Amino acid sequence: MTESRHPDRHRLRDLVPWRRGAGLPPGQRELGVFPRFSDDPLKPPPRLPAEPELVVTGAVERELRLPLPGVVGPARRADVVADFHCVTTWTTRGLRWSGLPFCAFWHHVVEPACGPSPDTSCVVVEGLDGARAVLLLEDALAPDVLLADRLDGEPLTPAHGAPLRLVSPRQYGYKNVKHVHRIEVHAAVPPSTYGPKEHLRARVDLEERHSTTDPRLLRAVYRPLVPLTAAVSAWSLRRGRR
Ligand SMILES: Nc1nc2c(c(=O)[nH]1)N[C@H]1C(S)=C(S)[C@@H](COP(=O)(O)O)O[C@H]1N2
Ligand SMILES: [Mo]
Repeated sequence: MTESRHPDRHRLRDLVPWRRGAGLPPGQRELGVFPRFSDDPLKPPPRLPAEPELVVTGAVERELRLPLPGVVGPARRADVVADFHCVTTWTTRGLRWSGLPFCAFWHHVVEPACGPSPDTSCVVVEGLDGARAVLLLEDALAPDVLLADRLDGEPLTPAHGAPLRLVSPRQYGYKNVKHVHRIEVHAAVPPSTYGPKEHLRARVDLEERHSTTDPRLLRAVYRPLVPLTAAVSAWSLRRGRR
């Protein structure tokens, strides 16, 4: 299954989100594959530092630098099986992620080690490629949010966010930051990191695609862009390997 769902090359017709599956959230269409996707599909995945770290910083009494291999220990590892929803209307069903629940990370690591501000309202999660997303702490602490290092029984690949990614199934893909290396704690809500395209909550069930624009209009604008974006993103992944 891993092979067929995460192929190196896609047939273009597998990247067209046209299938209306039962129980999909509003405006979403099902894909049978899990493509690599991004705002900037020409960019290959970032190179990983020799000794990757996770930094927790911002409104904290003490900054924390954790060597990445130790972040997901065996004690609190959990699996989450969830559908993945990109704001551009494609959904891949039933992905099995494994990692550290963000709420365990927050309560057992960040709170004791960093002393976050009692007024914390948000975290900004940043990837090694510079992608950033603002999450309300309330959304990040949902029980199905993970700092994941495995997908469908295998270590995360560069395509899908190695070495560590945030998985927040109830929020659109742009909150599911890949290649996580930094988490900033904020008391006040910081400006969005993707500009007005980023909704503060981005809850899929409520179709919070965009901070201002009508989500129904956006469906029509985004959907035709999916096959091309996914194909280019796969091409830049292959090019990055050479
Ligand atoms: N670091 C990083 N994380 C990212 C992105 C990105 O470009 N860089 N793109 C986001 C978007 S828009 C989506 S839909 C998902 C896609 O995840 P996938 O490539 O594993 O399918 O990653 C999200 N997280
Ligand atoms: Mo996305």
